[in-house]
Amino acid sequence: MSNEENVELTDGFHLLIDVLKDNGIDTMYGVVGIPITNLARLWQEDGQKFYSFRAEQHAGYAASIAGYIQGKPGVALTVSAPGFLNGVTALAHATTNCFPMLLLSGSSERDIVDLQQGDYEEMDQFQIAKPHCKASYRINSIRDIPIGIARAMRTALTGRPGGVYVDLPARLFGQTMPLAEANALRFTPAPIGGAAAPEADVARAAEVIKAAKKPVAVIGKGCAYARAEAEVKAFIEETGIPFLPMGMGKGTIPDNHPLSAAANRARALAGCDVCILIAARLNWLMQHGKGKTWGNELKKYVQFDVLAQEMDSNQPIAAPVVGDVKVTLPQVTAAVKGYKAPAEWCKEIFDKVAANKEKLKAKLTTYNGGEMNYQNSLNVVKEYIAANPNVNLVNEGANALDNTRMVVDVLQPRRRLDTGTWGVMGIGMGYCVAAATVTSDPVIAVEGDSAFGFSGMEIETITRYQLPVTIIVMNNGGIYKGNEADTGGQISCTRLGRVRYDLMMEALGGKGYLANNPTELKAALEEAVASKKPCLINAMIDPDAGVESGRIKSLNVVSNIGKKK
Ligand code: FYN
Ligand code: ADP
Ligand code: MG
Repeated sequence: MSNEENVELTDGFHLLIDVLKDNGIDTMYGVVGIPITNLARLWQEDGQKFYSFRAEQHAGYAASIAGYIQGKPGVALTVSAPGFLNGVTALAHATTNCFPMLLLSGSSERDIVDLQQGDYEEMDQFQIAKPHCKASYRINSIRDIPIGIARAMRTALTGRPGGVYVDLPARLFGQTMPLAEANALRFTPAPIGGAAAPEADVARAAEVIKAAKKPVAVIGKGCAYARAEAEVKAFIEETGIPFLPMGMGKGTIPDNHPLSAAANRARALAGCDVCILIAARLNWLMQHGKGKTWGNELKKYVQFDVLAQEMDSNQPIAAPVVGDVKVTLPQVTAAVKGYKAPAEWCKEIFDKVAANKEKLKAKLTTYNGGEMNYQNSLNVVKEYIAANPNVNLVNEGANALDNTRMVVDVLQPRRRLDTGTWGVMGIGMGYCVAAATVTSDPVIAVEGDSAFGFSGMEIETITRYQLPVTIIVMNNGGIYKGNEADTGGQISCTRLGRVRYDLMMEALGGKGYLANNPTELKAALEEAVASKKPCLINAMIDPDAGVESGRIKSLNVVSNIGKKK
């Protein structure tokens, strides 16, 4: 396009596309509509990738986990008001989990919105996004596109990573300016290296660790995000300290490593004298460092985190180490050189680890006919992943989540993608799309049947793009359980249909399998993953299998009023 003086022009659409590329973005996940349809179209015409979803929430979850896997913001694109709001759940999820993500949403005209004159999809999205993300920005002028996107990327990525909202008023896309002037404004933001910790803080952490008689290390998903697997392995192996991975921290060091204390978690936490939190938060998942889990002894904490504000959030932290764990952990490893975790403590922990593993193994390998339970079905997945460690394992549900975390060893970093800090249901199919597209390795999703329902329609997205995704629906026909008696003349609130999800997959263009026993499940899983095509295995589980609220039963609230004696 050019103006009367024959000066070549660009517009908001084209400049935004160029600037996203300048910032290293080549993929967007979204749902098109007014006013961003042409942005997505032009993005595709430019040879960039756009994954078109059925609902924005799932595009948002895809962007959030793409950010985690890649270590650079994943990008979701939505229409205004309702589409934006659907995206906000995922934006908040990204922020809560410290995943870098951008939510870009088209919005209505400022002057009409600000006077509340009833514009099409009128909403003050910029303000509404604020409490749910690290920052909310609006780009009003075409000239601000380069600096606006750079600012959003910087905010999402640096410090503690998180979600950033970028408001794109419809009018912006139509604004024009001379191409040469626009190009002069474009730049690629300079990368910033990870921060080291001050030497005095490193020395303090080393003192606390060297005095530990019963140390334990907790490996959080911040380590996996920071790509600190080699540094974590070196720290653990040089000190011999037993480690406990958090859900998504699994695989940072392979779960079958001899220093994993996961199979004796309760004892390791209750009995330790020094707990080293490596990019893991002392939040609800760690019972805030309080109560029965932590025993009676007074603990000393060493905490590695990029965010100073995380220190003393739940318990006093004796030795905060603030900086990029990929840089700070080797500092401390060097400072504790020669220290070894005391043999007596290690024996206490690992004797029980071995015994617990044997006990679990017996359960995993027992099948006496009839419907499967969580153990004998998940054993099939465990064995598959042991032989094929480069699989991305997506996992959600209550019992399906807890049992998979316990049973299925993860052997590579960033391979376990789960419900995260909020225990969110609905991440499943969005995560599958992102994992398949950013890693090009196969995806296996272990889904509770209830959890699957939150994003089930996105299997059409998976089949449309022919992604190598195998979904296993653990079908016990209910939330927690599928056999609760009906009550008050109604179907029990925890019961769901025992649906033929395999036929749903067939209807939407993929291959469906019905598995009634471990042998059928194994055959289906092997064939499905080998096909590199979208497949869904409907694994029929005993409706009585599972417990209410899974392993976080203690957080559930029940009424004792009017209870039958
Ligand atoms: C673990 N365990 C094992 C093994 N691995 N036994 C034998 N062999 C192996 N390989 C044991 C371990 O010692 C624990 O027993 C138990 O299995 C569970 O281990 P886990 O999963 O590590 O720990 P735990 O106590 O269940 O919980 C830790 C948690 C985790 C809170 C970090 O539960 C979590 O991430 N929960 C998320 C839940 C959630 O978000 N739900 C979604 C909402 S569902 P003990 O040592 O005896 O304790 C809504 O209802
Ligand atoms: P988990 O649930 O696995 O314990 P959390 O999400 O609660 O994990 O905690 C991860 C922590 O890692 C967050 O507090 C975050 O600030 C921190 N973090 C993220 N990236 C880095 C990094 N590069 N260096 C150090 N800490 C980091
Ligand atoms: Mg269920």
